[in-house]
Amino acid sequence: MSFRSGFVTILGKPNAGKSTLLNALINEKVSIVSPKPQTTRNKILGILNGKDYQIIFIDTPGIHVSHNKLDEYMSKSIDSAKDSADVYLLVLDGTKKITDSDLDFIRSFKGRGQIIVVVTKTDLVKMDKLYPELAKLNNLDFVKDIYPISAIKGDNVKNLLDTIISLMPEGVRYFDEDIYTDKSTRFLVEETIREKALLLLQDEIPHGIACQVVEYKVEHGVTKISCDIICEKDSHKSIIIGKGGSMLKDIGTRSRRDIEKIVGGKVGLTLFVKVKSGWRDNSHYVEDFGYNKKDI
Ligand SMILES: Nc1nc2c(ncn2[C@@H]2O[C@H](COP(=O)(O)OP(=O)(O)OP(=O)(O)O)[C@@H](O)[C@H]2O)c(=O)[nH]1
Ligand SMILES: [Mg+2]
Repeated sequence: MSFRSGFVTILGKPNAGKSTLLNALINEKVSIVSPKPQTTRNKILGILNGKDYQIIFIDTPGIHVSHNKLDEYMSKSIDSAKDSADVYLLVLDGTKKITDSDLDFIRSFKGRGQIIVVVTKTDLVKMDKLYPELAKLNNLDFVKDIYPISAIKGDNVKNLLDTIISLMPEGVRYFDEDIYTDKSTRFLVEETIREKALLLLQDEIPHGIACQVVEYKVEHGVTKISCDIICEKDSHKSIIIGKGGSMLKDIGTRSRRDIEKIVGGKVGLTLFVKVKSGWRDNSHYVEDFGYNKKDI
């Protein structure tokens, strides 16, 4: 058989389960996941390499209203990912009712390529609650397929993947076979630390955080990384540091464990907390912290 390859864009509301789905599809952790909405901020490529296919999945930030320069960057990422994919995976949260706005969102993709609607988190819902919701998708005749799945349990993910592979056009290998993301180790490190901050901190604080690696070197077999955690207020800084440094220690320990898997060896991680007041509304800071519209 000839070689198949193509682009698959994953889109949906914040917290729908897009990044968890991407990681499950490629069986690698490339995109961070958290129980809080607006976790993903960049377009992130996850590449699945088969003997006779290569699929490039594109994870996107959840679609939401812009309030600041960072949101604008996120919206631009979503817009650019909407162009010219071979397949669109439109992700709905199976624990929520399917609304008219969800249906309008799906309809807005009519004529754009192959559309698959993925209703995820089915492990959290009873079948008698799920079926009436799935029935609301029945009349969307331009939709190629509807997959109820659990990305965490793996239910139906293989079937979804087989369908995606079958929809790939003939094409070339765009990336080397051993590459599974377009993102640098540095980016993955920054995101890992942000993921732990999202997990451990409450309210608005983690949404106002950016992480920036300031030093990365290997010494005597140990990867030494220093990273700034940037936040918006002095009061946030004290919460991130915690009593006697306990919160920062917890973020650091959990991050280090994951980063060791990414770099494949021992890691020494030092975290610093810095305040840049209102950085999310300042285009220079937003760009400095890795959200550059030129990259989109
Ligand atoms: N039980 C269960 N939880 C899931 C599943 N998929 C995602 N989740 C959870 O849902 C939450 C959101 O998942 P994400 O993958 O970060 O969602 P997202 O759509 O990427 O969110 P944004 O990046 O904020 O747009 C996390 O707490 C996940 O653990 C699933 O199949 N089953
Ligand atoms: Mg995400």
